[in-house]
Amino acid sequence: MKDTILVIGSSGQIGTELVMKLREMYGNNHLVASDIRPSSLEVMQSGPFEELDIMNEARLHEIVKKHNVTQVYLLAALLSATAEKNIELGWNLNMRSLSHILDLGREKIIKKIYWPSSIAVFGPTTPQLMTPQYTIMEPNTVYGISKQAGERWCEYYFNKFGVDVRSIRYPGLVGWKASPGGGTTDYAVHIFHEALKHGKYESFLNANTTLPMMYMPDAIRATIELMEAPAEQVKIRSSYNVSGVSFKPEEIAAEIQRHLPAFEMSYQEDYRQAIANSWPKSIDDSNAQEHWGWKAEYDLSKMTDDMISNLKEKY
Ligand code: NAD
Ligand code: AKB
Repeated sequence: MKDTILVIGSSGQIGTELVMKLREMYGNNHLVASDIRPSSLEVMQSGPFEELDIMNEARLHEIVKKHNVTQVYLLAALLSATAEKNIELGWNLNMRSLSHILDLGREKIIKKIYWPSSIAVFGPTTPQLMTPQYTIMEPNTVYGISKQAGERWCEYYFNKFGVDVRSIRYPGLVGWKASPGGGTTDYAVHIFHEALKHGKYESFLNANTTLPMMYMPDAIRATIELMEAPAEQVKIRSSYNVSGVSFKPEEIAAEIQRHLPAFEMSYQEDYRQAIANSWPKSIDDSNAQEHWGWKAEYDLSKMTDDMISNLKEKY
């Protein structure tokens, strides 16, 4: 029998794109989208959607039963910047949502789980260049602490209860289809919209802040490649480092100026600068390469070309 997938957090930056890709692969009726708020028109109209607050475990069980769900992609979370503003909700949502889903795996109600981690698991004492898979991890944000704890729980449930849970430490994601949801890397999406609409952008990170990033088509492909890999190839059950492209605000501004020569960039650091300063600048993803064949396709200039041509059409 074909699997039925539940995506929780289908209205967000990743969910908006991942749902459509999974519907293409599994068939529209085998992908149930869900979120606390409505998703994009495309998502709402192409297959089933259920309103779900993931804190409500009874409602989660009802949806899983109703649709005979066998796989869950858990995307609902508070991201780094938003979680710093509401630490209680950040911790409760990020941890309780994961424990509700891991328990479905432990009870053998579902057979496969995807849960994303983040480069936010690293902290100021982590080596920042080509950050290894295994290294010092002392995150100093509530978001990073919740992702690190989540990784430990995933590995624990795999080792103790045989739960097939898989995870990627995404870098900052850049895409044109949906707005980002309150992260420190959001500037790298906003900059394109502001460049096309107003010809200028004020960055909340300083010009020199290098961060690991990834273009959304690469991120969606990494997610699906990991989830489709034979179980024995998935040797890391905490979360995999993956690398896309690293750049700083002044470099992305220069790329945009190739397309829009009059574009002006200015800088005004805010509280997100300290978060960015604690994160790696580049990531060593050799385990993901060796175990399940990961390789990113987009560099900064290919990503910028694609973002600008799609957004020009959108506006
Ligand atoms: P997002 O903020 O864009 O989307 C999250 C979605 O979760 C939103 O649509 C929101 O409505 C929904 N949600 C919030 N509370 C909920 C609740 N109680 N019940 C159900 N739904 C709820 O986030 P995203 O960028 O799509 O990220 C998805 C996952 O990937 C998160 O775990 C995030 O930490 C991780 N991640 C994202 C990035 C990135 O750059 N986007 C990088 C690293 C990791
Ligand atoms: C954020 O900035 O919070 C996210 C992430 C890297 O986890 N984009």
